[in-house]
Amino acid sequence: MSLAEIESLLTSEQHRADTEIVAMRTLNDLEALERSLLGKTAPASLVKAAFKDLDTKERPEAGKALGAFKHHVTVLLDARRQELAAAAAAQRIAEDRIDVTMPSRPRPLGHAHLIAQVREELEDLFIGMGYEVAEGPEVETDFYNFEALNMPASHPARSMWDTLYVDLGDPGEVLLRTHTSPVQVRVMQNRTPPLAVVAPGRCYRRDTLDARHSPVFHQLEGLVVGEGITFGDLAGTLESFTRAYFGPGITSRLRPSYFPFTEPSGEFDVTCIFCEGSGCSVCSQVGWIEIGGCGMVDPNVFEAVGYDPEQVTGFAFGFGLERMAQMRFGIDHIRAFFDNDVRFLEQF
Ligand code: FA5
Repeated sequence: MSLAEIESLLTSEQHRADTEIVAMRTLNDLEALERSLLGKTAPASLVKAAFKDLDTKERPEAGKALGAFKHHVTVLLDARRQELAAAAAAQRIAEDRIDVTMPSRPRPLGHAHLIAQVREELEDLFIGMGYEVAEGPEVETDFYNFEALNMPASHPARSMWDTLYVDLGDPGEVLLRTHTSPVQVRVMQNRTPPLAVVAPGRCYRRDTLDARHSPVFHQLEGLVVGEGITFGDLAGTLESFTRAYFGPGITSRLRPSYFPFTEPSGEFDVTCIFCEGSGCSVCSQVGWIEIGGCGMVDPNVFEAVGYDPEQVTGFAFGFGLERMAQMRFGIDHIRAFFDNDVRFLEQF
């Protein structure tokens, strides 16, 4: 084989490599093509055997041509091998992919409990009337729950509230508040008049469960103190509040009553919506449902918190939130608020 023949064979093999390598679709085919281009029996390898017949001056040139051919083909093979390997890997990943996007079971979103909704609505209503919102602890001392509210130890009016005591401090000193009225005392101790606050919160009593009573319930306390506040202001406030909260279908009335911390005191009733006033088991046949107590702050309470009863007067009220919700939404048993039956809760 002459040098010219060797060069022409290498050139035609290089053309073959240029067109066939890029056309290979699999690594196996590429390997077979590599063997046919560079393997022991490949034409380019066989030309090596012909080197010995060449002129000694021509041998280096033939060697260079063969080296250049091998380098060219190897570079092309490596590039194509990488492309095919990457494509094979991508295909494997695509095939191995697991679809985890299963349709999910929708979970119902919760919402505020009806009592929380009532509390927020009442807070908004009173904020609109110029009140601020105050808070106090549910575990109280005898001083705030009774004594500062004009009920010294052994005062008979203490029996109006069946109290749950906590085993802390001296016997009878710490208790679960029976009403939100202790917040009145805490607010007045920390503020100077004039003031207007509402204090919603949970209360506890050793009451037997019936349609309108539960041992745990919520109240909303109101307190307004300033110069020249009168019973007329209290009555006007209760009237506007009833209209705003219950709407025109419900009427209210004030009845004389007794609370040690207010003088005069009253009880505040609204029409029983279950019998519309004719009397039923929910309203104990009277046609009215008591919503809360109220009155003018007793001068002794002002003295207990360091206010001058000659200078300021004020009124206070305390409503049961469950009772208000029962009247507004026609819920005949207080138990519904605590049963946590979603069929009930979802209605509000
Ligand atoms: C009081 O608790 C007074 N602190 C209210 C008050 C405040 C009077 C400020 C004067 C000035 P009474 O015990 O009546 O009052 O309770 C008020 C309201 O709380 C009741 O009308 C009722 O709506 C609600 N309530 C009382 N006990 C329970 C109970 N066991 N379960 C559900 N609601 C109750």
